[in-house]
Amino acid sequence: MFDKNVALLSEPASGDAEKHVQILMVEDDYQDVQLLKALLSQQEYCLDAMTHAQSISEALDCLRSSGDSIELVILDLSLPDAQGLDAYHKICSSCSEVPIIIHSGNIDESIAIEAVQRGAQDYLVKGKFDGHLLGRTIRYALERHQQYLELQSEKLKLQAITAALQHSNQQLEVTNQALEQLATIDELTQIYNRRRFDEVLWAEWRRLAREDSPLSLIMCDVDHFKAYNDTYGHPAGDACLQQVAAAIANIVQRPADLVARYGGEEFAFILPNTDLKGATHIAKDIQAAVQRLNLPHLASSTGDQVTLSLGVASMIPHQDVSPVQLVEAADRALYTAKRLGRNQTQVSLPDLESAITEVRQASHKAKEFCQTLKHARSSLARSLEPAKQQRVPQLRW
Ligand code: GH3
Ligand code: MG
Repeated sequence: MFDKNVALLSEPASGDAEKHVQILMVEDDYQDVQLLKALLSQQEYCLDAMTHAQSISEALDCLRSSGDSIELVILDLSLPDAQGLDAYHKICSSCSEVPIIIHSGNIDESIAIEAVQRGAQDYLVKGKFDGHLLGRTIRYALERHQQYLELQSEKLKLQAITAALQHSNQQLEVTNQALEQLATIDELTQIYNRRRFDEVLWAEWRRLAREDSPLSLIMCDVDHFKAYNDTYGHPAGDACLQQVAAAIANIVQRPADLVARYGGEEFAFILPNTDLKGATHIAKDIQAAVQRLNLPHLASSTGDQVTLSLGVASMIPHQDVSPVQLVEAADRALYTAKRLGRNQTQVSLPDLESAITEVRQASHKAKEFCQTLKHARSSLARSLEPAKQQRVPQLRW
């Protein structure tokens, strides 16, 4: 169909071979049919390629039985079974892919405009055109229609490409999420890793500083784990860490709570909006969960099963203070638990913490004061230098 039309896109030189465009003429007036045929033959259209229907229903039958072979419809708007644009609508709705030229005795311009707006290729008024104009109208109709079909096909390709792109974007998003997830999960224990711990700690610290609400931290460490590895082997040590992680992972339930493998055989809990009392309570639950595992540890000097030591700290975050202070406080409490015999929870006392902070601040201020004193002394020495030199007796020879 397209190839045949391409030949029609340029003005035909005189003496061109007959043009085989499969045209369906829908016309009930015998004289008009003869006139159109005569005009078309002047333009060297092959009359054998014409089909004629006298009504809309005949035309629809013809379109149905012809498969896709009809390339153009020339349609009268005054037919026995349809009048005006209704005739156009009936043909158009059953073969939207075929260009339609209207051939009508109605000179009402508004109908012509509406027909073209609805997709008709052209509107020829009966008796107001010659063979040359008819030939050109057919050529342009086929050309425009071909361009329309090409555009449609490009549009479909574009839609397919867009859909494929959207699909791969979605896949990329899923992959990115999976990667992001992988980057925050500890491979051995399948709980959050240190990276995630740090992210959440800083984010919660900033959030709770605005809310003026407490943030608690529990640091847990498996007791005598080196001895466990030495006794049972490294793979058994790995399995032990997995069991401990699984046992403690579900103890905290609030959406903002987080449990992570802090490193080695150390685990950490971030508990937003939780005070020291609440965090201590959770620490006891953690300790009890590991006890319930009842994992034998014959090399432990603390007992005959795997145990944890825990350090708890709580602070109301402040934007001028780093959350590292909270980690250090929990670590100090954990160290105390280790020192006092392991398998226990120790709490970082706020009074003690503020005393430590005060001592640190005082020591910092003292250092600054010493520094200022030193500067003052050296500038005093510099300012006294000329006076000293004046007092040196001049030797005369
Ligand atoms: P303490 O009671 O004072 O905590 O003593 P500890 O032996 O538990 O502590 P130490 O720091 O001396 O030893 C920790 C051991 O944990 C040493 C290290 O090889 C082991 N460890 C750290 N990460 C892993 C791991 O992923 N798998 C295994 N199997 N062992 C680990
Ligand atoms: Mg340990």
